[in-house]
Amino acid sequence: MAGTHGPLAADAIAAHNKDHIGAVTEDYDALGRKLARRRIDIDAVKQRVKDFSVAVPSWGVGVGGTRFAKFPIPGEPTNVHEKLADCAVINQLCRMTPRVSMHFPWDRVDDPAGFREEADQFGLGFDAVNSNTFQDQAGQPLSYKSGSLTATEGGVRDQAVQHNIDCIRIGEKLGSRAITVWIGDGTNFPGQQSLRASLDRYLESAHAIYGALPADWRMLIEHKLYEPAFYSTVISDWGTSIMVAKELGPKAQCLVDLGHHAPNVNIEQIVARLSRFGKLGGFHFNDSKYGDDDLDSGSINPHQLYLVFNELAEAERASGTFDPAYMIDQSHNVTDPIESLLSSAEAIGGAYARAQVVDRDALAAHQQGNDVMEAFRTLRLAYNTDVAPILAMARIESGGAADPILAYRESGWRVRKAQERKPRGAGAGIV
Ligand code: RM4
Ligand code: MN
Ligand code: MN
Repeated sequence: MAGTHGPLAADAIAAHNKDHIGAVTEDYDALGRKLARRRIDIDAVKQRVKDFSVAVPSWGVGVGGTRFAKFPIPGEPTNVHEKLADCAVINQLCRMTPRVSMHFPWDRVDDPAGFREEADQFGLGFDAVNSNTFQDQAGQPLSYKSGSLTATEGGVRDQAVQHNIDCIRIGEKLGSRAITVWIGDGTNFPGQQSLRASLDRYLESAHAIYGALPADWRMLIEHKLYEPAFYSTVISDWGTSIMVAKELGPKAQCLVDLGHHAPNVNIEQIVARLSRFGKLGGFHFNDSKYGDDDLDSGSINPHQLYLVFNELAEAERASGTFDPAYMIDQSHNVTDPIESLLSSAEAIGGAYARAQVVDRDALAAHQQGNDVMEAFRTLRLAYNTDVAPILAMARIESGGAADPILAYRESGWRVRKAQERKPRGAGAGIV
């Protein structure tokens, strides 16, 4: 439903669209004719794009940094309320990001019911909550230096479990339906820890968190092969993740962060495997060149993003109901985060749309007949389809902007906020 929710003036967006609607309509009609020759109904694809959404991370609207430095920009958000407003701007312009994924305690919410109300005014809801036991917080009784959910000390494990349960309780008040658990636990030296016993400790802690899940919640297990631990991590790969999820039970599923794999790993195949066993719970979208770089989705390898969505479309076709939690997980170090998130939503939505124009019957027939080249060409034809007019039309009809980044710049939002919001310090790190 088109709505006017959001901090930007709706008539400014309408004025922007007035300038672009002619060109968008022309391109949409031309693409419609092209797709019709392939027996694809463009309006049906547009409807699917309108129904598609991806959550934005609360931490992603602040300027990130490397471990070396952070370079703040004037007008960036300084508290959760300002972060929420920036998330609302993003959704108002792109209409694809109606939920926010919160990270605690980075973005602590003191009055969850009030915050939910605040989000509701913007037409926003909440996606999975994320716990944080990978760093110590001021005043925290016990340190996570030697691990959290897998620490050798029972008291540390209890504290980490309790933090996750606290996150679930806040999430319930926000209307979230899942908790994503990523830990930094692992080792930097061979022999530092028992690789076997640390996983046992994880399972015990994870069972305690799982036991605190409300009936309609999911627990998403996020793996990562390295960093901050560089020799071994406890939840290192999708194999460990799926075994843990199976041990825990049906409410536990795996979360795939695109940056958390060894170089050149076939992530789309991991997607196919996890979904085959009903354990694909969610995604953290970002892009990378070398490791967990947290670069903007689709900025480095848009083809891989497409292949991932192709597997997601296959999974949906095979299982009927399929509802993974899609989230963006990026660190915006050199751009205005709002622009990066708008650009990422466009890349993700574009990969989704391309996966919708694959001729799946033809693909299946070529696969069955072992016609390698035609199978490849079928997949490639969809990838080469410029779906931008579908995305633009879907956005405009939903109340968003024809060109979200341009409209954002025209709105003067950041310039205005630079007058109103207090400057943030430099420092380092993601928040
Ligand atoms: C981790 C992981 C988590 C994210 C933190 C900030 O590498 O991707 O999902 O919450 O970074
Ligand atoms: Mn992640
Ligand atoms: Mn990461």
